[in-house]
This record gives sequence, C-alpha cells and structure tokens, in this order.
Amino acid sequence: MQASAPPTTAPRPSRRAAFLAGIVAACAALAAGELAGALVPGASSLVIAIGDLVIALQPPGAKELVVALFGTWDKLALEIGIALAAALIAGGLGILGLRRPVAAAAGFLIAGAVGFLAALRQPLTEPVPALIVSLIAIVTGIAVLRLLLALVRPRTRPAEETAAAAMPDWERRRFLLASGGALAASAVAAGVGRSLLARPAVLPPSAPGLPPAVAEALPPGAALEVPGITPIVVPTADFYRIDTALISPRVDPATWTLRIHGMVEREVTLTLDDLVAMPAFDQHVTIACVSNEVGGRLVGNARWTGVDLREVLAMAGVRPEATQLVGRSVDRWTAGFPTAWAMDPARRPMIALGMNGEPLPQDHGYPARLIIPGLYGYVSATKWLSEIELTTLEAFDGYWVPLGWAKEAPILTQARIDLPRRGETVPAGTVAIAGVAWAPDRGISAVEVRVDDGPWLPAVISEPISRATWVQWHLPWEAAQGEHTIAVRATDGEGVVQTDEQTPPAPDGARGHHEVRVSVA
Ligand SMILES: Nc1nc2c(c(=O)[nH]1)N[C@H]1C(S)=C(S)[C@@H](COP(=O)(O)O)O[C@H]1N2
Ligand SMILES: [Mo]
Repeated sequence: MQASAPPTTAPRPSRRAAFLAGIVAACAALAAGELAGALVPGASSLVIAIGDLVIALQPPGAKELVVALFGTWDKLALEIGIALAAALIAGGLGILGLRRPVAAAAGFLIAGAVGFLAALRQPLTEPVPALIVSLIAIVTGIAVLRLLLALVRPRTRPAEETAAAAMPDWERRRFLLASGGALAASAVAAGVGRSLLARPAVLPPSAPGLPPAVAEALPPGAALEVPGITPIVVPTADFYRIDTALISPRVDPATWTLRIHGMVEREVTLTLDDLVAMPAFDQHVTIACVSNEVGGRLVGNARWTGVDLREVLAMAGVRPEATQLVGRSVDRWTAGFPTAWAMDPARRPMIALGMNGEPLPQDHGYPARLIIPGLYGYVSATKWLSEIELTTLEAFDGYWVPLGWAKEAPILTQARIDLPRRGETVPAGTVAIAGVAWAPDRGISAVEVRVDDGPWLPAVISEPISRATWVQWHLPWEAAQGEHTIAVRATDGEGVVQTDEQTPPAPDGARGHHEVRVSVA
C-alpha cells in the first residue's frame, strides 16, 4: 500500500522557488523603475514616489512615527520597508503564478498602477514619463517572473509527473543561476539609477547664483579658542539636513519663479534674476529643528546671503488682514507663521539665496529658501521656495501642524555640552567643558555649568554675532577622579533662565538641561 501514497513533499521545493522568483521579479521591476526614472526626462523614482505617498498618508497623531520621519536615516528605513513589503507581496504573486500566471501578472499590473498614481503626486513628475516608467517596471517584473517560473514549473511529462515536481538538481542550479543573474542586474540598474537621480543640480555657467553682499563681519571674540569646540559657523558639509523630500528637488534656475499672492494688493512673480538684482545682505542666523532632542545636533549656525523678505512683500503690498505668511516649496511642502513675526523691525527675515558664501546647496533649498530668525524650521524655513502666500492664521495650517505639531513655534532656549563627550574618560586635572547655547532671536546672555551636586558656575561665552545666533561657551574644570555628571543651562537675552522641566520634542520643542556623564581617570 506504500507505493500508492500521495507525494506529499513534492510541491514544497517549487513553491519556495516560486516565492523567490516573485521577489527577484519585484527587485527587477523596482530596479528597472529606478533606472528608467533617472533616464526618462520628466520622470522620477517609483520607490521615492511610493515613499512620499506613505509619508503623506500618515495618520494624524502618529507622533512617534512623525518624529522618526524627520530624521535622515529614517528615510532609508522607510525605503527599505517599502522594498520589503513589495518583496513579500511579490513572493506571494510568485506562488500564485505557479498555477495562475495571468493573476500574477495582474498583480504586477496593479502594483505598477499604484506606483504610477503615487508618481502623479510628485510635483516635478510629468504624467506621460511616469506612465512610461511604470510600464517599464511592470513589463520587467512580469517578464522576469515568467522566465523564472518556467524554470521552476515541473516539466510535465506524463510518465514522470510526480517525480519531476521535486525539481531535479540541475534545474535548481539553472534556476538559482538565473535568479542570481537577475538580482545582480537589478542591483546594477538600481545603483546607477539612484546615483543619477540623486546627482546634484549642475548649474549652467550662466545660472544666476549669488548676489554680491558684504559678508557680515564676526565681532572680535566671536569664536573661543577651545580645541574641539563646535565651530561658531558650521561648515555647509556638516550642517544638519531635515526635510520630507526623499530626494532633494532639482530646480532649473532658468525657469524657476517665486510667486507672492493671496491677501496682497497685487500679485508679484519674480525670477531668480529679479531676486539676484535686488540689494542683497548677509547675516548669520542659527536655525534649529523642532525635533532636536536636548543635546541633539539638529541645529546649526550659518551665514546666509539673500534679500530682505519685507522688500519683496512690499512689492506685493501685504493687506492688513493677512495674519499668516505661508511658504510653499516646489514639492508642495508648506510652512506658515504670523505675518507680524516677519514685520517686527527687531529681526530681518530673508529670502536666502546663499549659504556660507556659496549659492544654496541643493539639499539646503537651491535656489531660494526662507530664513526667519527665531522660528523652528518646520514653521518657517521653506526650502526650494516657490510661493509666498498671504492668508490668515485660521485659514491654513502648514504641513506639520495637522500631524500634531504646534501652530506657532519660536525656538526654545537650549545649551549643549560638546566637550567632554558623553561617556568619555578624561585624565584628572584641567578639563575643558564647552559647547554651544542658543535662543534665536532673543540672544544668549549667560551660560552656567554644574558638576554633580555643586553650584551653578558661570561659563565664559563667546561675543555673540547677533541675537539671532548661538554662542560658544567654555568652563575649565579641575576634574577629580571618579564618575561625574555635568549639566548646563543658558539664560536668554531677556534674562529668562532655561527651564529644567523636561518635555519631548513634540509638539513645540524639547525642554530640559543637557547632561553628560564622564569618567575621570
Ligand atoms: N521644502 C521644504 N522645506 C523645509 C522642510 C521640508 O521638509 N521641505 N523642512 C523644514 C525643517 S523641519 C527644517 S528643521 C529645516 C531644515 O533646514 P536644513 O535642512 O537646511 O538644515 O528646513 C525646513 N524647510
Ligand atoms: Mo525641523
């Protein structure tokens, strides 16, 4: 009776292979999409488009996720997550394809259609190129799946029907070779595509760059001579970068315009040449991200070159009922803040065209961004600026506000210990405790340091460049052997001491003193 037992183990190996075939086919489809997205003019990456869609569809209140998505590495995690989900679905389609190839192909078609719809949302992507890219991805996926499944599917010769289902060794080798080859080709295509997509904007030689402006001079004593301290002006390459764009928009300076509209006397549209021709000025401003944790590095001080925002607003004539100024980027991101904040003569909001003496880098908003002293980036510092809309505070909420972040967001007073580093072991004797402190644009008037349960000791602070910038601070410490906790707190230019009450970054910025533990040997 044994001989008539059904071959229960036979379907297993080919199912596993079919799952793998589906994944390989999905990789090939996505890779083809990356390459085509880079090569077809007016197209973009499908992976990025779907990632942006996922970011946009975040449910309000998912604050943790939102906090996470501010970060640069989390974008990578998101992309990997999308790729994994796609691979799982595709693995299922591979198995489906064993019995029902048409249904599997339809699955790839639907996935491609979702990618196409996501791509349509991308502001710099045009419909026909997006369609071409989606079709290339779909066709590649279906073709690779068919090819691999043909190797998986047992050749049904009537005499050996059950035996063949186990997939003989030489067929398995052929299948693995084909899969490996397809994966390698996908990796190359995706790598080439992605590096092309992420390439920096090449400015044509005639591109308007930076208007001439006299660099704001640093006052004597603006920088402390403490080895290893955070530089008073952060080099552009080290400057933090935060935005929702998976790949920075690449803006053509020749066709870019800035439109000022809404509650204005007359709508104004300016080209980059128009802006460059205006009187430019130059100022150092410290900008910060609301998601910066106490002691975090999402803050930096740069020298910005640009035009006075108020001069541009004056061209359009802001109507008195316009209580909110909204910046909109070429990729439809928005940030809004009270018009009164921009109009206060105590500060000088700008449309920045340059950073540290160079045209804005692509990652920091080329060709133009807003720099509004005193406000967190998410309500003010619109990069790749394309529109300034005058409206009311009630009529519109910027991108992050419906996601649970505060409507109005002045930068909170903070101080950070950079030396010695957290967990560092330092030799006993004189040790430099040093760092930076900021409260734009109230300024910093004092910084104090406390070791263990000791008293608050005044640190030396650098000569402030302005109230819009951070200062460096330094306290030489006679360190005795043992474990120590160092804390710091700042006092702003209005004499208000930084609170020790601790809050998370959401909804309006992290509060509390920065503390580090160090060992003295
Ligand atoms: N277009 C656009 N501008 C943007 C953002 C964005 O997501 N899109 N993020 C803002 C946030 S949250 C911050 S903190 C600053 C960061 O500017 P940086 O990347 O030049 O440091 O840019 C702001 N401008
Ligand atoms: Mo931010």
